[in-house]
Amino acid sequence: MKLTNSQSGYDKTVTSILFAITLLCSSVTAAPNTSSSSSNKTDPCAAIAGQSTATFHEAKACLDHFPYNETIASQTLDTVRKVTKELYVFNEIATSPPKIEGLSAVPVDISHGLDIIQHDKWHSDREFQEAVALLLDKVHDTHLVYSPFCYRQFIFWQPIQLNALVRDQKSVVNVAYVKNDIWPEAKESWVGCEVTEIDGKNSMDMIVNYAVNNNGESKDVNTCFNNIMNTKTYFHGWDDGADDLGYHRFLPAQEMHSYTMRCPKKGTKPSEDEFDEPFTVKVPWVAQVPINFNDATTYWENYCQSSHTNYAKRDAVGHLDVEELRLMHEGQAFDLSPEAARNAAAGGKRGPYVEFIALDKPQADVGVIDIQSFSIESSDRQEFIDTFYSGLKEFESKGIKKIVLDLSSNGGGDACAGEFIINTFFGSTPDYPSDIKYSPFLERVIKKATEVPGTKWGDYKNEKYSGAEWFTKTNTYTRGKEQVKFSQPVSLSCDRWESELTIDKKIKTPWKAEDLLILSDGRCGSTCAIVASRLRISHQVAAMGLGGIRGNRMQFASFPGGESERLSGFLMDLQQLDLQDDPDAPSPFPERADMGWTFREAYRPTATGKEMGKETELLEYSVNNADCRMHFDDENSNDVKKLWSDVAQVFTSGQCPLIKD
Ligand SMILES: *[C@@H]1O[C@H](CO)[C@@H](O)[C@H](O)[C@H]1NC(C)=O
Ligand SMILES: *[C@@H]1O[C@H](CO)[C@@H](O)[C@H](O)[C@H]1NC(C)=O
Ligand SMILES: CC(=O)N[C@H]1CO[C@H](CO)[C@@H](O)[C@@H]1O
Repeated sequence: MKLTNSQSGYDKTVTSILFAITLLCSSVTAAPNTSSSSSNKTDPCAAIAGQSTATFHEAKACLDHFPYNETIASQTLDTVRKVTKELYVFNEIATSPPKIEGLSAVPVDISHGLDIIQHDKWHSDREFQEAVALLLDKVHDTHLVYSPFCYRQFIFWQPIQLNALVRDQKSVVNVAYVKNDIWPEAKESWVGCEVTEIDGKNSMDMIVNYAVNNNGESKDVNTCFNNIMNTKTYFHGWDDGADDLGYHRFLPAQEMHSYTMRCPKKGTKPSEDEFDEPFTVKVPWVAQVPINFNDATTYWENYCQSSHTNYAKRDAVGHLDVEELRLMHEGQAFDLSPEAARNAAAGGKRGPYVEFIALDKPQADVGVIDIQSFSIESSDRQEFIDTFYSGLKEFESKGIKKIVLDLSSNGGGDACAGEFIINTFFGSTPDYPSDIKYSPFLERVIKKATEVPGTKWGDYKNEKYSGAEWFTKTNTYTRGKEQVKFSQPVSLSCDRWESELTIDKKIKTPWKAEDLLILSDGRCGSTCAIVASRLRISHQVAAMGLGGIRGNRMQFASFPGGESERLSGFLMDLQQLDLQDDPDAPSPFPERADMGWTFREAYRPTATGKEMGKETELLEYSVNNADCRMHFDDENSNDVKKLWSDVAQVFTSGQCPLIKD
């Protein structure tokens, strides 16, 4: 994640103004010196402990207080190196990705990047940790991530939140809402004003540039663009929330931004094109301070130190601390949890997995199935299935003719939930091939998993092979400039869903492919991406892209890598299989941190016969263009029902036909 650190865009006068404002802010916020330790003069964390907010510089001083430590760095890099080299399925292709029109896949040689980081001298532990995170971000595969939890505890806000609208035929950047709760100078009257410049540059250029260079969400720039913008009410479903334009979990690159705005004359609508004099405001980043620390020592103990910190030689410890791993795996390593932050932004409500909404007249024969997440807890599976059936029944009884499947901001989850939905509409669906990168270490894991139950490594199947042979009898394919060994094609079995749950396998619904429409802001990832691709490619359901940059063809799905794993979960599996001491096993990170990666690569459902194994057939490295497009406007950006009704109008009037590429 973003650590480019340049304020070079500012001229001298601006810099001195910034400096003055900063001084002002710090004297205001640092005033209550009643709190905590006697070392608050020299301890920048003590100086802000107990406050609800802090300035950019105060937060930076605390985060940069922890020195770079070569031992920690080399242990961290060793683990990242093992995971990427042995287990990350796109490691080789990332070095030399195929050139595909519509995708921006920049070559990233991860191993070389790690070497450079290892040999650099870093000013603080944070700078080092962020460099590792940024390197993996550059691959533009959301599944590949390094998260140093130590440096993700503050939440940084820009008190101005922006969205992009089409207004009067033009693309504009607009103030969606202000956060005057954290910065009282933010004015409600700015809402609805057009932002023409940010930091002295054309605002749209600045944002597109940021989306291209600073967002690892997707290989599609439209999706990155949507990811960094914030509409207030269309903030449903999943959001990693960590790297928006105005909302970060990492230290921003600069302490403030300047916005030049023009606001509609009083009593006029923005589209009437009558504006007051434009003006420029400087808006600081405001840090929300986590609550469980008093000073630098307790900050380190509570957020950074892991029980694996002294994990120098694994045989000295023998076993991993599963509690520590679970804490990270379940996302409990934050006091300002992503959930809490997201819910606050979404008005405090936590969405359900799926909702059925029948639209009002004149689109009363259109229904929306808003699928917000496939991450369904095992205890909720039957309820999810029953909700789906009863929703469809209700649609049928209301005479719903057309269905919009809204998959926007859906970060994926259980592949079998996706399978269930496809099967409900289409009876069955062609399987999609996938394979797993071979390494001698993973061979030991998979062989052991055929004997010891309790991990997913025993769940993969290829009907022609028995035991672990699907993995040990490898295929060699070209990836980038290298020859890489992969397992035989595998499918993940949904037997468990089918045996444990009540599923109506004979269900017949009245809707055909042409009665369905996928709606996606591109942020339909992982399982969601695979479901959407199969609906589009195997069943010819048309897809509508939402938002993004105008005039640029848009993907309806992103990071369809296949299947991902996280180190915390993988280490628990190794413990279960008693393989934690394998010489090739990655060690836990010395600081509290987790990483994720893709280990199974999925191919397009059409990749059969000779096409199987070709890198151009990989879903992750192919385009999934939407058939038509919709943009937010002044009426629908804050009103999701209006948006759906606009979508329905385009759909029912036949303006979103399937395009044969
Ligand atoms: C701390 O508090 C004392 C008295 O309560 C005050 O005189 C002093 O100026 C304060 N220091 C700062 C840095 O605000
Ligand atoms: C670096 O971290 C290791 C492991 O936590 C610790 O033992 C060592 O003392 C640290 N080195 C320095 C110079 O602080
Ligand atoms: C510089 C500063 O703020 N010093 C304060 C540190 O905290 C003690 C109380 O814990 C105060 O007495 C100091 O004034």
